[in-house]
Amino acid sequence: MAPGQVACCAFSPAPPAPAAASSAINIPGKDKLEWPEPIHRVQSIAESGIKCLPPRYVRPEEERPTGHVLVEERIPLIDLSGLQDDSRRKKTMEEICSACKNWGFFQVINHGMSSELLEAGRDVSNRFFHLPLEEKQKHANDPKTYVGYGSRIGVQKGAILDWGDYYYHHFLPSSIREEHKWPSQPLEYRPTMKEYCIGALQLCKTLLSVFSQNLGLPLTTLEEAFGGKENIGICVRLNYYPVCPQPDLTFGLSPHSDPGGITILHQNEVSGLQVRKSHYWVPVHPIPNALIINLGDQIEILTNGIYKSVEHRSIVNNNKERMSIVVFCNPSGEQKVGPVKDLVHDSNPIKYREMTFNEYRMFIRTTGTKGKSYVNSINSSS
Ligand SMILES: O=C(O)CCC(=O)C(=O)O
Ligand SMILES: [Fe+2]
Repeated sequence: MAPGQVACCAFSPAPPAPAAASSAINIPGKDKLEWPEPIHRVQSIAESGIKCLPPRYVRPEEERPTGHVLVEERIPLIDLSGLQDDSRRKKTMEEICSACKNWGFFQVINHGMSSELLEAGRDVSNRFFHLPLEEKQKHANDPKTYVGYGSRIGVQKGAILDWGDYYYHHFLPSSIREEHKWPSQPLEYRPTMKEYCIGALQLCKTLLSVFSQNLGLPLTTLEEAFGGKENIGICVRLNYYPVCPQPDLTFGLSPHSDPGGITILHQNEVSGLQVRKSHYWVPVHPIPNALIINLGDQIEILTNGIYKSVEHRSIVNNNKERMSIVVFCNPSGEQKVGPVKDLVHDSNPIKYREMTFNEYRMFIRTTGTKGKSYVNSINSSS
């Protein structure tokens, strides 16, 4: 067991998520966003051979990743082939229902994306991050869109930064795909990622219909609430977490819930993802060719809190780089998202105020990762 980790609950709980942010911060228009300081690539800092973490990455003692980790606990693992088999479908639906209600996070196998496709995704992502810095810099992103090669989320001057670089781009709707803004190298990147996104979209649609059915709604309800076939959003973030000289002082990605709808995450063979369960953190160890599904804030809002988005974080280590490929399935940017009417009734009165996903995502784009503070700030019952 790693230092600072424990197998039981005989210790003080993890600190609560930061308080609601929306009333305290000024969210400017997207066109006003600028990086407040020069961007440094974490990969370059790591490769310079430093022995101490630069102060910009050091978290205050009470926020550090050590402790509060339930090393024996696991998120549910669900075999999705059961959805295609009449004799197992009901049980599989129930497993998904229970995972959504109790965890908001689960791993799936037999999900329809082949092991070759997942490996090809890992391969192009790995090759992109190992290109020379000048090549990656050609795609440097800015906070107006976040599309491209990035090294921070949020534009607050003096913020403590995370120990990771990323690449972010859209796939759907095709009107904002801008394939010329995807990595141009390796050459296989674009065709591979297109195929990867098509597979992830299919899985998202299946999950949206399973969730609708489990909630007692017509099968297409959630897909339509996302804007329907033509407008559903799919975007990709490749995360790269270099080896870190002092991993106990920082995060690869600090605690947050995903602002969008459903997230499909695939990680390389290095552990690091942790999921908040009540006051503790549960590690999600890699299972070859499995995908990790998690519910984002838009699902919490649409279901009027019946399903909850879940805080998660990634930790780093001092001997192995870590990567993840994350596909976000989101409502259309322009469509207003609020609780589905059939889920609002006397015993579950309306909790969340409506806004478009484009408005909603400005919170994280401005202030960075802040636990579940955004969704809590628009929840009238919290
Ligand atoms: O890399 C990971 O394990 C977490 C990534 C993540 O949470 C994200 O990209 O939103
Ligand atoms: Fe996330």
